[in-house]
Amino acid sequence: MRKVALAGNPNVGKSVIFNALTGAKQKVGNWPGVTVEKKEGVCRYMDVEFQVVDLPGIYSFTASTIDEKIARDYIINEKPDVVVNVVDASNIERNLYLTLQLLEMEANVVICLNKMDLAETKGYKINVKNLSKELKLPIVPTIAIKNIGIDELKRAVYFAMKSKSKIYLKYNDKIEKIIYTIQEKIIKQNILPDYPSRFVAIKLLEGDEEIFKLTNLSREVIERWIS
Ligand SMILES: Nc1nc2c(ncn2[C@@H]2O[C@H](COP(=O)(O)OP(=O)(O)OP(=O)(O)O)[C@@H](O)[C@H]2O)c(=O)[nH]1
Ligand SMILES: [Mg+2]
Repeated sequence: MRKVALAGNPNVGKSVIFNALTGAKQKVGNWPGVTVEKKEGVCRYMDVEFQVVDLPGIYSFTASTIDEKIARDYIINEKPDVVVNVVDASNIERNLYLTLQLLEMEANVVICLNKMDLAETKGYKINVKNLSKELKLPIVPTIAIKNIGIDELKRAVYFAMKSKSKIYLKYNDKIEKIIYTIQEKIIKQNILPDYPSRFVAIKLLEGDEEIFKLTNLSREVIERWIS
């Protein structure tokens, strides 16, 4: 069965959306080896059924917490067909950091812009069309607690499954050159072959301790590579 993961910051409405998508067809357990709750369900749209997983709420994929590690491992290892990135419309800027990382992990992202009612209360006027054009991603505005936008979200997931585009967000030329240099080394030395090499390169450049551990590399080595 096709897989869809719900990812986003804590408290953005993932579980409400998960319930709206899966209804009564749910299975609750634990992630392997830890006591963090894992919720799985089945969602149906047109002729397809897909398995939906509610990932723990996180701010980053650094894997410095158990929740971040669970979410990251799931996306890297299970490679869901679509990742629905639930974004809090009343707090867009902070939320989009996770979106950027999802794209770097080469996830097939659909943005669910939830809590549109709160955004409106705050006086935000979000131009969804333009945002979607800028990010090159499908965006579905929702008010999950009122079940508004859920059918549209299912539809967007359905179409994303069929198209599966890969989008790269480009940094400036200088940084792109450095990313490329690190990427070349990673590929040549067959480092973390299961991970997208661009994602690993960017995390190494960021100085991500968890990636240093996983790759047996260090800040010094990276500095040598790029100097
Ligand atoms: N106003 C408003 N509140 C919402 C909406 N969607 C969800 N909420 C509320 O937001 C809170 C968090 O919702 P959850 O679904 O638990 O959020 P979550 O992303 O699963 O949170 P974690 O599992 O902790 O990461 C709850 O109090 C919901 O009732 C919405 O569209 N509008
Ligand atoms: Mg939740």
